[in-house]
Amino acid sequence: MSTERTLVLVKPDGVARNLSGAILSRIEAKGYVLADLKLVQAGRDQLEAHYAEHLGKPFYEPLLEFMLSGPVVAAIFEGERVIEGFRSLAGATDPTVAAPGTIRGDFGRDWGQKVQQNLVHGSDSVESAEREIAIWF
Ligand code: DAT
Ligand code: MG
Repeated sequence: MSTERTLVLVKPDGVARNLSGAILSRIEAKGYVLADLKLVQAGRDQLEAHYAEHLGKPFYEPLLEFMLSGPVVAAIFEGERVIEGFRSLAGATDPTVAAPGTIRGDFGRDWGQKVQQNLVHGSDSVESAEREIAIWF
């Protein structure tokens, strides 16, 4: 058994499009347990910490601007292998090619900024999850 926690963010595009409930519902329907939840307008410092691994990449500044553009839903979900399981539910980073059946594949597409508006964030490792949860909760 490897019970884990992961940080899920419904990004500003998902909140603005009234998809927060549909997205959280899919995660719950898969059987993961909602452990904490809030709507938050992120601050720049918070986003710099969250996206530290991407500092210096060409998409870094546009990504921060996008994440500052409106509130996000932050959630902690728990369960066996939830980190891997949520990333599978979310689908590929680029929503245009994310598989149908995934959150990004079903709800997302390119709106002119390639892969930026892809609806959700999910932690990618146990270490990232614990680091990110401390940033948002
Ligand atoms: P993921 O969110 O699938 O873990 P990531 O950690 O590589 O992807 O990147 C974080 C976010 O940055 C991603 O959700 C969208 C944006 N991003 C990634 N690669 C990008 C690119 N090549 N162009 C524009 N935005 C990008
Ligand atoms: Mg990532």
